[in-house]
Amino acid sequence: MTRRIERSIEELYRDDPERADVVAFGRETGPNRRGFLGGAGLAAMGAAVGGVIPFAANMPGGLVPAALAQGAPATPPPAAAPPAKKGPVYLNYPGKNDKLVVIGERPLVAETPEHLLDDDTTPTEKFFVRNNGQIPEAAKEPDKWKIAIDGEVNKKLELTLGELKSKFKPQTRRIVLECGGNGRSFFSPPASGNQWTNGGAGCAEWTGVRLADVLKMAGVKPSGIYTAHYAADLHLSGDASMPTLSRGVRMAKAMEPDSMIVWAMNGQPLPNIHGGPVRLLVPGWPGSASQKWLTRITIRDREHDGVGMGGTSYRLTINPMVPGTKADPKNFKILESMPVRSIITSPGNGAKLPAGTREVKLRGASWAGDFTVRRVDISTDYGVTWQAAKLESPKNKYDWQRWSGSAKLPRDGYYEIWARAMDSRGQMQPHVAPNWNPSGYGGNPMHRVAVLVG
Ligand SMILES: Nc1nc2c(c(=O)[nH]1)N[C@H]1C(S)=C(S)[C@@H](COP(=O)(O)O)O[C@H]1N2
Ligand SMILES: [Mo]
Repeated sequence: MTRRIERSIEELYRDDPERADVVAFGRETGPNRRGFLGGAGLAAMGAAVGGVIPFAANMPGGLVPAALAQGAPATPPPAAAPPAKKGPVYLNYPGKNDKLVVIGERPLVAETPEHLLDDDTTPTEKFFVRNNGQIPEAAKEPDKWKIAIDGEVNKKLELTLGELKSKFKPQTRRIVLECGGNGRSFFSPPASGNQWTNGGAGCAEWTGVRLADVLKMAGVKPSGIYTAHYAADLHLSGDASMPTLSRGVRMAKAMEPDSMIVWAMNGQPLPNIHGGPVRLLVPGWPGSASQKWLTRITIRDREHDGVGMGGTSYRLTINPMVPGTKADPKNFKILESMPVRSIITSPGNGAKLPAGTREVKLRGASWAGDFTVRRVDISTDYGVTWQAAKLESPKNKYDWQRWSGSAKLPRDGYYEIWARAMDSRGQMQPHVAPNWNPSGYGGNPMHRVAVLVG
């Protein structure tokens, strides 16, 4: 638990702190720049975060304290502090937890604050919601819902949900579903789209059949290389002639044993808001591939070109681009595996601990798209020292990995707990959202929470 791994921020700041500010925190130097904290700056910062800062000497200049950057400030900020952001709008929807945060009303999009992802399996009421169009009415007779399989197949199929349940072998897996834009709010300059923090993700138990088994029954022709997914939800305008979200995946991904057509979530019939009665679940890849209210899968002889497949949607840059500049459409490739991410699920950001508390237990979750998580590290001193957290194994492929640890708090004051994960390939979460792109994919900076002791 006390293995020292590296001195990252310190190294970064040693040579050229001005430049490091921009590189590490994406903020230009200017009149508001703090530089290293001392004297009046330190007092003002302490007032803003509500306590003395025991590791202030390590606090990087330009760092927006976690207490102010995301979620509720530890204390009401004094007049001198940055203006308080508008408070979050909470979700009010049948069957959903009233602490989910609405990040879009039309279409309805809501995320799960990190501290609500503290369960090993995310309860359905806490699971994030992402819609692109209108939410259809709940099916009256779920087992009569029809799914067609057509295109480059030997035998077109039309299956009811009832047949799907009886003709194929069901399986249950605990799998992370994560929106492709998760972490988008961390980009600077801001990227366009829903401003997710880390809460566009959850990990539920899904029951369904292998997509591969269904495709094998239809018999995919050698020419069939890509899927195209279609659904029953209408465009936001309500105009039935307007195309709606329709993404697809390479055949190899569709044929993986964990790519499923699912009808149950956490042991209950799939709720309408999550695509019930039946949806796709394509693990590890952007959530948009997991079509809700699934009605048809067309097998294509080329890459799919439905809504969400073109432009800069669900795409990353091939060569880095200058943040904020115009995108060259040729410089983009489809986002497949989601990047490595860890979140601290306890304590919550802004937690207040009684004076004299000298240790805090930490819990979290981590996942890495198609990969596993090799290691999670935590720091309480702005990244000068790191210690390895205790990391659980996944229950099955594509499950998240829970982690735990504890942090020593040498005296009362303001702390930040930082967590970073490394995937099985050796890729680690960066300090800031990397590889800026106009639609903001791949934003996976380390998670930070503020803790105030006393
Ligand atoms: N038919 C349909 N399927 C859809 C969407 C949609 O708008 N319509 N949104 C997609 C996106 S972008 C995500 S992230 C997931 C979200 O699933 P959830 O709402 O169950 O969390 O559903 C995907 N499937
Ligand atoms: Mo998404």
